[in-house]
Amino acid sequence: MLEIHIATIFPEFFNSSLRVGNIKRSLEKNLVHIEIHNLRDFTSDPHKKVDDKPYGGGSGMVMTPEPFFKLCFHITGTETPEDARNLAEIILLTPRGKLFDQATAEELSKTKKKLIFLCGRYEGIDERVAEYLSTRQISIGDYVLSGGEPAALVIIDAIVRLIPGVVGDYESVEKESFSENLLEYPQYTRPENFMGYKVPKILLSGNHRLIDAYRLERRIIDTYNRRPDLFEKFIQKKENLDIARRFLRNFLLDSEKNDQTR
Ligand code: 6GU
Repeated sequence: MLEIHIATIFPEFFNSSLRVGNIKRSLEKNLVHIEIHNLRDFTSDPHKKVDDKPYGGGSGMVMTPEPFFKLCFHITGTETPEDARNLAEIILLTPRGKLFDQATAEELSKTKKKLIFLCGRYEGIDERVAEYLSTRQISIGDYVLSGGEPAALVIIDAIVRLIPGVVGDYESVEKESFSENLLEYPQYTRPENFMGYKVPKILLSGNHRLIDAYRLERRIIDTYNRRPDLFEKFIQKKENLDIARRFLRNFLLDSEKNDQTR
């Protein structure tokens, strides 16, 4: 069973979000165990203060190291950061971290260690937590969140759905988006005609060779338009470059034609 611990000053943040969907199912099936810890319970400060003014000056407050260290010792039953790091993957959530991706989700879903997510507020955590306690630092994207809590939730969701037995159709999980550096194709369902907006005709044809080709074309063109970074990786493979050339030639010719008629 995967053991997940969350260190936060806002335990209530996780109340509803862990009680629905895949995370709820993973808990019910005992595939995952999740514990929320209040950092304020792990301070020796008489007023339960968990932050203080930054050395060197500047605006905002910085979270003190003590609650993070004490909590990790408590969870792992250890007394030194080295021992704690050996028993747990200690993940510090920070916009200064390495960008989270599907490969990291897969790696974390397979770990034998406990996972500890350290959530700090945006202004910052004393750097000694990053340097001497955490085993890795993760960011979920180039934007600013008020704290690490939403990021922890994002990462936990991505991990939990990869555990065999959580999602009903494991095969569908295995061959999803990003494993091939292409966006997924779009889906349609009934009705065929909704307020005059129609489902692409090919999908109703019953011709699976045509349908597969249509879907691959949508994946390639949408990735080219929306995610040049992924597209660049996709065409690193020679056979993919050939496929992309074929679909994009038609697409680019079409958009040229449209430009001329506009
Ligand atoms: Cl992990 N934390 C915060 N505070 N902001 C973020 C983030 C994390 N990832 C992206 N923005």
